[in-house]
Parts: sequence; structure tokens; C-alpha cells
Amino acid sequence: MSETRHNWTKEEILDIYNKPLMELLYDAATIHRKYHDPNTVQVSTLLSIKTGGCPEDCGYCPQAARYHTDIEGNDLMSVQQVKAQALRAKSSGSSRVCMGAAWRNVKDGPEFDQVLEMVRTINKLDMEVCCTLGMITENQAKRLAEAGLYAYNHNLDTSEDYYKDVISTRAFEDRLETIDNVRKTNVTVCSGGIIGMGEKVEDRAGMLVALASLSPQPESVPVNALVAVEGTPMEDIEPVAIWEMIRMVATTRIVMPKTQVRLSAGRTEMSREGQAMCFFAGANSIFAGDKLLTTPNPDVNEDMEMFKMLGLNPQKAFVKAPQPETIEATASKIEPLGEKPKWTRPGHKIERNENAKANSKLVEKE
Ligand code: SAM
Ligand code: DTB
Ligand code: SF4
Repeated sequence: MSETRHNWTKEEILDIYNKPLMELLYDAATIHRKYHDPNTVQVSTLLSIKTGGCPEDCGYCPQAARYHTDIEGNDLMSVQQVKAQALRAKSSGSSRVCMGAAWRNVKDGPEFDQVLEMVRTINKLDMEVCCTLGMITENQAKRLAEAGLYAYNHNLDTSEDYYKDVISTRAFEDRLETIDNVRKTNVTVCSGGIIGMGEKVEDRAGMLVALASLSPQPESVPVNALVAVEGTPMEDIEPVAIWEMIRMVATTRIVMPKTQVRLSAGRTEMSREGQAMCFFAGANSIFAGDKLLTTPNPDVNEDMEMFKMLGLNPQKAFVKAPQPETIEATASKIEPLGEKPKWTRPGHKIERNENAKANSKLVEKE
């Protein structure tokens, strides 16, 4: 039961997910203790380095340009702005900065060069650096690795089946390809998903099958609860029950025993008691700071109060994997190749997304 398995079936995972809750918690907590210090939680700070205006149609996302949401868009931040934010995050107890960009994929050129400089700058502050920039090629993954990137976040988000009802502008296999490209470097993989998007429990199990069968399994797996944002196709979906979140975290812990399971979006809807149960069930990472990328998150002081109450300590940087070396741009031997990712599923349409786009045009006209 304790060794890492890559051949979990959907049925086995469903049996775990649906166990009586006390048994599920006991099993998950037992495995958690075997591989991790149960009183240590890794703390990451998110930084939206380029906000909004994204060409993709992800049904959950407030940053997709085609929906009418109230977020404030921003061009790419400067390296100095990023450094100042990273220092703030470090002083409030974060060991990792995760930089998110509302891009479909990375394009070689001055903006990517600027992101590489941000990676170098944060790594030199002795913090773990994570990026989530959309699809990347092997060449781009290698350039990020050379700059000192610690982790790349690229979520599978849901099962392969349900993916077709959430996003039309790219396919599940495109996500796997980017993860594969990251795996050709020493950068660690962060990949998870969202629950509460109207998917079935079978889809949650299907996503876990896909994540657990990656070899090696992702070093970190974020479990997000949908933050339903007005204007997106999922605006009317009710928040997922805390019990669902606890079951998902516990099941993730059991099928991926060594991974860092991150209790991610949706914590503003969760009580401290609910979050404590998630930590007991095996969650050992959070995003801290009063903003995720565009939506609210609990205040960092409140989180530190919660940590104190529960006897939790923030994890130090680089305890799970060594700090990468940074190679300066001037010393780089990797030339950009200017490759473009392929478009796997052109012409696919999702009614819910099309309706949200049409409604957004009506709002603009008013
Ligand atoms: N554009 C890049 C991409 O899609 O990979 C990086 C940024 S994207 C915002 C990163 C992740 O945020 C998504 O894969 C999704 O899991 C999560 N996310 C986005 N909107 C969300 C929402 N409303 N609720 C929960 N998670 C969300
Ligand atoms: C992840 O799995 N969750 C984070 C991070 N990786 C990039 C993003 C959550 C975004 C929630 C919606 C928003 O704030 O825009
Ligand atoms: Fe763009 Fe990423 Fe949002 Fe999808 S999840 S719309 S790719 S920012």
C-alpha cells in the first residue's frame, strides 16, 4: 500500500474516494506520516506577471479575453516589480514564488527573455521559483531550467473526457506534451486540477489516474476548488462542499504518496476546521497572500494565525530538491528555436463557452 504505483485504475480510485470518511482520513493520514512531516506545510505566493487578455476559452477562467469579467488586465510586469514582490513574499514566510501569465503558450522573444530574467532574480533570492506560462516546448523548458527554475505548473485540470466540455482551444494531450517537455529537464512538475466544475466523481478519479500514471509522478499536485467568477461560463456553479475537497485531497495523497498536495484555490470559502481536515488528510502546501491570480485568497496574517493554532510550520526552501544553478543570459548556450505548438483540435465548440462569449458581446454593446 505504501509504494508509489503508476497503474491505478479508475475503479480502485473510486473505491478509495467513496470509503467511509473516517477510514479514508485514517488511511490518508497514515500514508502522509510515512513520507512527510505532518506539521510542515509548504507556502507559495502567486504573482500574476501578465494578467487577462488570454486567447484560450477555459470555461473556468476569468482571464480568458472572450468572457466579460471584471478583472483588471496588465502587461508583463518588470523584473524590478517582481523582485520587490518576491522579497515581500519571502519576508511573510513563503519559500516559493509562482509566476502566472495569461498566455496560451510561450513565444520566444523579449517577453520570454524578461521572464527568464525574473527566474534568475528570484532564484538568487534563495527562493524556489515556479512558472505557469501555458504550453512550452522542450527548448523553452531547457532555457527556463538554465535560468534556475525550480518547478513548472501545468494543470491537467480534469479528466480527459470532461476536458472536452471545458476547453475547446486546446486538448488534454497538449497538456501532457508540455509536462513531458518539462520532464526532459531537472525542473520539477506541478500539475493538478479543479473540482466543482460540474464534473462527475468519475472525472476526478480519471484525472487522478492520469496524474498518478505519470512517471515520475508530479512533485506537487494543486487541488483547486472552482472559484466561480461572474462572466465566465461557470459563473452559476455553486461552491463545492468541503467534504468533496477533503475526499479529493485524501485520495490524491493515497495515490501519490510522495507528492506535495497543495490546497489551492477556494480557501476563502473554507472554514479553518475544514482546512485542518484537509491538512490531516494529507494536504501539505498552500498559496498564501490575499490574492491568487485575480481572485481573493485569505490574508497571510490570518493564515499564520491558523498555522499557529494547528501547530504547523512553513517549509524551508529547497528541502525536497536542491536549489538549481542559475546560468546568466550572456553565458547561455541554448539558442531559441522559435517553434510553435500545434493546435490539436481546431473547430471544436462547447455550447456553454459559446453562450458566455455571446452574452459578453451583449454586455459590451449595452
Ligand atoms: N495560462 C496558463 C495555463 O493555463 O496553464 C497559466 C495560468 S492558469 C490561470 C493556471 C491554472 O489556474 C489553471 O490551469 C487552473 O487550474 C487554475 N484556475 C484558473 N481559473 C480558476 C478558477 N476560477 N478557479 C480555480 N482554479 C482556476
Ligand atoms: C493552481 O493550480 N492554482 C493557481 C496556480 N496553480 C497558478 C491559480 C488559481 C487561480 C484561481 C483564479 C484566479 O485567481 O484567477
Ligand atoms: Fe488562459 Fe490559462 Fe486562463 Fe486558460 S487558464 S484562459 S490558458 S490564463
